[in-house]
Amino acid sequence: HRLKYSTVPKTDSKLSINGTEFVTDDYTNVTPKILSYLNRNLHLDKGNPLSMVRQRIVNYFYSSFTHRGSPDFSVYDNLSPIVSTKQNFDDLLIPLDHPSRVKSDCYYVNRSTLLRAHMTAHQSELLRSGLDNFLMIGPVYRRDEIDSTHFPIFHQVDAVRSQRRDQLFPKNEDLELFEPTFDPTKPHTFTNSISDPTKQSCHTLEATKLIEHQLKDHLLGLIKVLFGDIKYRWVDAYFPFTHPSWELEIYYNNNWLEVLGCGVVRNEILAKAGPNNSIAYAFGLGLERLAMALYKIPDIRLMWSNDSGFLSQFQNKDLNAKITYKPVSVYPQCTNDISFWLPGHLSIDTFMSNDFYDLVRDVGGDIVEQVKLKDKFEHPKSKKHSLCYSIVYRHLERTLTQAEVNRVHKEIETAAISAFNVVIR
Ligand code: FA5
Ligand code: MG
Repeated sequence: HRLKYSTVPKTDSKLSINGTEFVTDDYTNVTPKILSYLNRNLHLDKGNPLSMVRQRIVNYFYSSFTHRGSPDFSVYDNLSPIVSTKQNFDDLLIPLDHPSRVKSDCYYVNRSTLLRAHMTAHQSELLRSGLDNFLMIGPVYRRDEIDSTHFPIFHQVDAVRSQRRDQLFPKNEDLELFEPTFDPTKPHTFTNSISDPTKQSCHTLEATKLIEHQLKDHLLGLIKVLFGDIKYRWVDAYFPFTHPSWELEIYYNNNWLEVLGCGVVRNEILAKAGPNNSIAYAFGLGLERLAMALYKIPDIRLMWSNDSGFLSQFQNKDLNAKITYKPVSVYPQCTNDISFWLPGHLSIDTFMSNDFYDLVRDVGGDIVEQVKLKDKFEHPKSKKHSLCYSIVYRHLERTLTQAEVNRVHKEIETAAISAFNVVIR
């Protein structure tokens, strides 16, 4: 059961996005606020820190991998973010019951269409078009918590690099990509492809180990170009579309920060969409995480700032210059609590926090810095459930007055009452 908050009408009505009409249904949960960001493309804004990191990553891949003087990788940084569930999930072997598909985590246009939740959504179509080495760069959309490192839109750089036997083992004629028992022209006859933790059952250990070595080497090379010497560690990971898989964490601000996920592309995907005689690695990294660490930017919302005090620190700077963000000034926070009784049929477990976060973001706009669940409570007699959230307000460019905050807070209360049928305590 999902709560009905949205200002977009839900069923049998039409929603126009970038000139295309979509029929809405019970899955529709994109909000006008989210749609208003759709053509912003911060990663292409010259002088935006995200764009600078994007350019440095592209330069690294262009210059490190060339064939007869021209770059091996092609770059796609303007692909439409409106994708099908087939692109975002099915093509990538993500099972129907996988948690990443749930409505409370994605922005759905309707049951079969969503705003991509990762750039990997474009992997199969680009493989199908015949490409073997490519970067996919752009914004991705996820419904998430609200704090200084989370914003519903962030940017990813995804990549695929595939190689045939003669490219991976140019000097060694007797090394193979595939096990002798595997017939690459009949990939579907090979089951249980990921039961062995070290490799896919179709691949040889030699090919897997060499591609793992290249993958890690290429990504560490990038991290080194960006950060110089920095502490890092590889963590074993799981993705439905790669095996084996890893995440890279860097040590930043006394914490381990995950910056990317990667692995060896599942052969089922390659065989279906692309060359059936290749092995490939893939990775996806977050531009915000890298830019925040690289330039010491304390709050993810600053990426969206139009304030000249922020932008001037990056504009017209040499790409490789060492820039450390200096806060223009720090304005005070203002925290107001909101407590409400849930309607009788809802419990603490069935109330969707992400619906509430979206409502707060929609009504409060960018002055909402954080929303945290402060307290929950079940009345012993009435069995009704009550929740209390703290909403932290802060303007990035000036001091908010208490009266101003109270006015916005009141609007959030009113919207919550009508959206969720709650009773303010
Ligand atoms: C993915 O999105 C995979 N598609 C990555 C991948 C691609 C794996 C190809 C294997 C092969 P994940 O959800 O972990 O994985 O996100 C990848 C990166 O995006 C993270 O490491 C992080 O740098 C960034 N990221 C993820 N969630 C957020 C967020 N809420 N805010 C900012 N950055 C994020
Ligand atoms: Mg991850």
